[in-house]
Amino acid sequence: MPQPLARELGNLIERGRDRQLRLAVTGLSRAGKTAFLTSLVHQLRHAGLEARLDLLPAARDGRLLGASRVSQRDIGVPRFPYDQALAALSETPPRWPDPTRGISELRLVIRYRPAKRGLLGGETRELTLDLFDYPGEWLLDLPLLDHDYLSWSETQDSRQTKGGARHAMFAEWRRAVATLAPDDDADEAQLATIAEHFAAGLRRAREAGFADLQPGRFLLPGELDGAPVLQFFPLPGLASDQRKTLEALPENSVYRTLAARYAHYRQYIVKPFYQQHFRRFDRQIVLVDVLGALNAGPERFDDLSRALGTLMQSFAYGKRSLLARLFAPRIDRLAIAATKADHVTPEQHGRLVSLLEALLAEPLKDLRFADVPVRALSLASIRATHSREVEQRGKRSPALAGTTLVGDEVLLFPGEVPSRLPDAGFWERQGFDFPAFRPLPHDAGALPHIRLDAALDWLIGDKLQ
Ligand SMILES: Nc1nc2c(ncn2[C@@H]2O[C@H](COP(=O)(O)OP(=O)(O)OP(=O)(O)O)[C@@H](O)[C@H]2O)c(=O)[nH]1
Ligand SMILES: [Mg+2]
Repeated sequence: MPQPLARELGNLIERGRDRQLRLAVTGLSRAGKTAFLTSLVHQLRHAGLEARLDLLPAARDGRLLGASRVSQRDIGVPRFPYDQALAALSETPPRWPDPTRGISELRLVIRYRPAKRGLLGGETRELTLDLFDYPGEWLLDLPLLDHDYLSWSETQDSRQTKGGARHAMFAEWRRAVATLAPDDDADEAQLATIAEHFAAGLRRAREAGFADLQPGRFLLPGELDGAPVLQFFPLPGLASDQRKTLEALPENSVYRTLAARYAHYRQYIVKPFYQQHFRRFDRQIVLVDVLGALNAGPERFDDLSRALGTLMQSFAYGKRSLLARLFAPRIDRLAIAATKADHVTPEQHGRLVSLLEALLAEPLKDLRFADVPVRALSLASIRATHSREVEQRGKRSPALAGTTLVGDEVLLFPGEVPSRLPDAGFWERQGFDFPAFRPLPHDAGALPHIRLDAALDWLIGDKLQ
């Protein structure tokens, strides 16, 4: 039997025996995916030793024997740079792992003793966990699979509300694109220039904290930098009732040229990425930097909510029958997590979770309908602060102590988190302010975290029984 086929068959058998899980770690750019994966591997490797995993029963009961990285499923994909990430976190002073520039995979074999001993006792079992990491920017392309060029152009129009900050960032592109008509002859150089204006607008919007930015490869082209497939952009003002007329235009017209490039991008870049990496998930954790969005203001907050809502439609959810589990796996359990919870004082964590649920209200309705169990939580994959109490005029109040990225030690109360979607007044009444912190040093033991063990319990705990 050819090697890849044998491997696939082996995987299939392991899935059938429930000894293998593929976990989707989903999150937009800077949401905390790499930090989560690094900490997950680290905690499982240190289970039973220094790692504090009290909320994961298998670890608490001393049944979790550790984890080891083994050869991954697809040997053509780079390995998740765990060692580099850990090296950065172990430097003096500690440093966050670098932003992700490409795809990487990771296969982890977790060894444990089952809760109920067999007749012979003492036997150990293994669970294989497949994970992969990617730049958050690329994730935003998944919804493109639901659109052709015309309908995508329409969605882009609706992103640009007049008077908003985002609108202003694309002013140059709008001026340039206004000189084009769909039936003009396409001029290569002109299209390249306008595409560059569009990419510049996307980059500015990302800098300013916007999340809903397509196409993702414009922000992080990888090996496609400068290729004509990245030289397209939406045409403003198109409407679906013009489809027939537009499609009848000559092949070298502006419309047909842009539509062809869009179709190529979708077919040869987005689709393979999706097919190779985004299918066959059994479990999912959606990581959201709620605090970051709260800090960035109302327009960015709405933008994040919309981006996540559309994104989650790209995944298959639902209960699995045995056959479906083998051939068409669906996500049958999911966690949504507000990351970087160590940016707020502990008594705010409950509100953070409520806010996360409000932000994801739409996708949560669909999940409820599909009868998929969801757990919402707040976590910090890698803690950067200690929680403290300060006394002011005889009153004790909570505070955080941490070291900023430039090395200042600070003690502060970052603010109250609203427990519902904030109204416009929120941003006027009270700012929400915190600096970025350095990760805490961890020389003595495992990486300090908040509730990473609770997330692990929800995602894989039932398989470690
Ligand atoms: N305080 C704190 N900051 C965190 C935590 N996790 C991530 N961060 C911060 O968020 C930044 C982004 O985290 P990453 O894990 O690199 O995010 P990502 O989702 O992998 O981002 P891309 O690779 O760009 O898609 C880090 O550099 C940290 O500054 C956490 O648990 N606590
Ligand atoms: Mg990353």
